[in-house]
Amino acid sequence: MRWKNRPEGSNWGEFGPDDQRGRMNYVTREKVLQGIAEVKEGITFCCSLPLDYPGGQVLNPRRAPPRLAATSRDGKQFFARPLNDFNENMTDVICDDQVLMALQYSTQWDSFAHVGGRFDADGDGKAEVVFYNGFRPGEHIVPAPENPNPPEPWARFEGTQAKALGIQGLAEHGVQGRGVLLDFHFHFQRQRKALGYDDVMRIMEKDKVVIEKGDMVCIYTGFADVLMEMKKKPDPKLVNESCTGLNGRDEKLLQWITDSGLVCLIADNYAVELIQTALTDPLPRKQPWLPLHEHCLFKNGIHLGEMFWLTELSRWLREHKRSRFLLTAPPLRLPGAVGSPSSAIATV
Ligand code: UVW
Repeated sequence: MRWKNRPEGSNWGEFGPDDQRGRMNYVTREKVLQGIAEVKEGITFCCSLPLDYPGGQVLNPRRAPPRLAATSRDGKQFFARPLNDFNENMTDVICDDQVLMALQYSTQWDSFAHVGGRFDADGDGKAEVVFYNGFRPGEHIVPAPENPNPPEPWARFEGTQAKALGIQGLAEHGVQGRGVLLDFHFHFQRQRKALGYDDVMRIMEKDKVVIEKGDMVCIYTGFADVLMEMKKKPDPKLVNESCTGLNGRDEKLLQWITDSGLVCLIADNYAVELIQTALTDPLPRKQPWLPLHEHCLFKNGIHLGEMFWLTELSRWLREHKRSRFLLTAPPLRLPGAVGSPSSAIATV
């Protein structure tokens, strides 16, 4: 066992001492079939933003937009490169490319390696850094050795490895099952508001939405529409003043997330929860900056999906008085990565 004590309100150990899949364990064959049973029209919706959105670094100064470049050989780019360069009898012309991107820049999944906590898991009376199910930094989630003379600034910390809890686990499980949409935007439009348990219950009741164990819950807030309208030049004021998110400080909401059996929370907003505290704001007591992230990623093995594109899907579902669909949302199977883009698809 990697831990003696588990955090209050956590499910560590529920799926076994070495579990790295968390609530995705509830996505069984039956749940996949339930998702497939929601396909009645054969209409698909792309649930990803263009991955060069939101644009700039206003949303998160750590995360730079993707940079595309050609691969090269013999000092020449392999982009529209005729192979008669190599062999006069070859008629092919080849393009191939590479990308430098922050894996959580745009539409993305958070793995459980994204947020850990300081907690006395080994019972020695001192808090140490741990992640979901007691996995540790250094041994399982390995920071990069610093290169003081990197060939390029981004490479200063090249070589990180989430050996455990990385996004590869979600990819290997496969993200396909029944999606259920909560349409916050219909009820609150672009009001900036952190929604708690009572709000969510009211919306579910009004819209007749039922969430069952093993469902993947998607939340449409309208935030991604705001991003798209700004055409890759996000206005910091609008970004900070638009749309709803979950209130991670509402204990009743967190308890409902636990009790509902939902397997993941996906939103079209920046962080699923509304970030209510700036990183440098003084806090009255020790507490997480991102309480919903703590509850989901650290304590209960619930993946978060952020900045998904749910606009057309939610419009269609409302028009057709439906809230359920088949969701297929694989992350990249990139070993050791913490987050990943997803070109997710919803099928109705
Ligand atoms: C942050 O660091 C704010 O994380 P996320 O992108 O998961 O919201």
